[in-house]
Amino acid sequence: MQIHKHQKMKYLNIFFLFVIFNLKVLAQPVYPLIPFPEEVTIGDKLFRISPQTNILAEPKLEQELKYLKSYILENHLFVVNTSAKINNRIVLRLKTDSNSNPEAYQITSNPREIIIEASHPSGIFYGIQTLIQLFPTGKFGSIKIPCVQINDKPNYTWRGMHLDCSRHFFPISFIKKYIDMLAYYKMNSFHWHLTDDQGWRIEIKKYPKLTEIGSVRKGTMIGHYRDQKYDSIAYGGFYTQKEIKEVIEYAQKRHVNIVPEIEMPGHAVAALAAYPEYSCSQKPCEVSIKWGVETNVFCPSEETFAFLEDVLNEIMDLFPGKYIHIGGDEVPKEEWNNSAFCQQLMKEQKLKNAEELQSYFIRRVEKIIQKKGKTMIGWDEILEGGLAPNAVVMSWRGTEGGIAAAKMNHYVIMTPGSHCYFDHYQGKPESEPLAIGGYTPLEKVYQFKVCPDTLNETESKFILGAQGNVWTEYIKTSEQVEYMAMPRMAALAEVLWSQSSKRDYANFLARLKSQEPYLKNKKINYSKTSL
Ligand code: TNX
Repeated sequence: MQIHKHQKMKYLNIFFLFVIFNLKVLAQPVYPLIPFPEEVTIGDKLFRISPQTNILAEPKLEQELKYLKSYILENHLFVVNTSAKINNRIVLRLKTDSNSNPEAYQITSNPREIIIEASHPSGIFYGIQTLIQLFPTGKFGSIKIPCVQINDKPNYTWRGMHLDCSRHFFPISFIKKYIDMLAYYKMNSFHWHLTDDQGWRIEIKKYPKLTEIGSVRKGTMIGHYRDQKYDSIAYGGFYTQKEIKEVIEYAQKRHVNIVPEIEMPGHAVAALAAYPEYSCSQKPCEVSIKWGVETNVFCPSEETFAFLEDVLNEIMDLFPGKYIHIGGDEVPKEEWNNSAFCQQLMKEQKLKNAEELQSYFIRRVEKIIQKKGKTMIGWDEILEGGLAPNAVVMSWRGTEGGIAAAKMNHYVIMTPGSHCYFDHYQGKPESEPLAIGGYTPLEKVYQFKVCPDTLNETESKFILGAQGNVWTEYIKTSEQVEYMAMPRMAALAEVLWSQSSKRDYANFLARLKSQEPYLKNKKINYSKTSL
């Protein structure tokens, strides 16, 4: 059959159209948006941000306005709002929609105007974070970003990261950098692990020995625990209350709430080295130099509760947030079982065993916290022997503790070792720096199911969200914290923010790769193991 000439042309045209269409699809840049917004349209047109751009906001959004202006100045080296032109502006606007999620936001834009709207300053802040993720890295003088239409909101309200500053101590400058990393990924909770057997890291005015004695250990384990080797170099450090206030203010500006953790009744050897009178044996002891679980714990005496009340009151006066973490994990019962005082107390209080004594301890502490109108959080061991009436449970030994607590109508934060322990290996141990053990690669974190299927709809409402934990026995430097936390925290951030139906690992990886220039520019020592 012979094809007519004009028919041939037609086929050719269709072929070219097909090629052009595909080239366009292929050429579409991957935007480094993590967590990925719920609804997003990226247009062809561009908006140029330059010194002449006006950024406008009502007085209630003064802090967010300042944040955006100084972000542009610090990262792109120019000052905005230098002219009164009205055809190039960014508007931050609060809507009066009291029903909407306070962290939700919308962005609408065209080449003349970008509008970020939300019902609450935190939503505006997240809109700004999305905008910032669209900024090109390392461009100065003026920048161009695509005109986007975005409608976005988080899936979970608790999106957290933890950092252990007891096993190793990290300077305030790094804590701020860590908070910046959280904010960039729209995480809103920083769990600051401030005390443990190996060091007490926060100034308490009424008990100066906590830091004078409790913040310094005589040595540290070398290599892995199984090697049982130590150095004898004094190791210490603590945060003054003045420094803590500075960090709190810094975090508030980034809509990050800080949850301080003061460990009790176990993981308290540093405190007991300073004040041995609060242990059952009352024998002098030293700040631990080895990792693991110690048998020396707080004694449930009235003197101990008076001491803990004083300490917690200083903590609660300092930290404005609603939640106080009291630890509660890994409490060996030997000391209590061998103590005549504890046996007598158990009789008086009609406590059947040491687990119930632990529960008695935690309930007493919860009363101290409730007096100040705050809410107590504890690791899942606080379920043993009966849960304190209003306690929030952090489920770390799997999700079972969280499931049990949710079924009892208690709020839960999921942090199972299987998916949320960023001190575990993220690649083959042979090619990774020494870590505690475990294997939690990036993809596994990305596949984390925050809310277990076994919970029904009502019970599921008690799952507030999840948190990544960075325990630092094997993490000596800030760079190493970054390596272990990133990019796993980016994966967890997306798990917590984006709808599960929209998640796609390959797509996440592509967006993560397009974020590398930003991470390098910010000198974040992220791991490339999974990239
Ligand atoms: C268990 S998680 C602990 C920590 C350790 C961690 C190491 C938890 C509540 N307790 O004291 O640092 O394992 O992965």
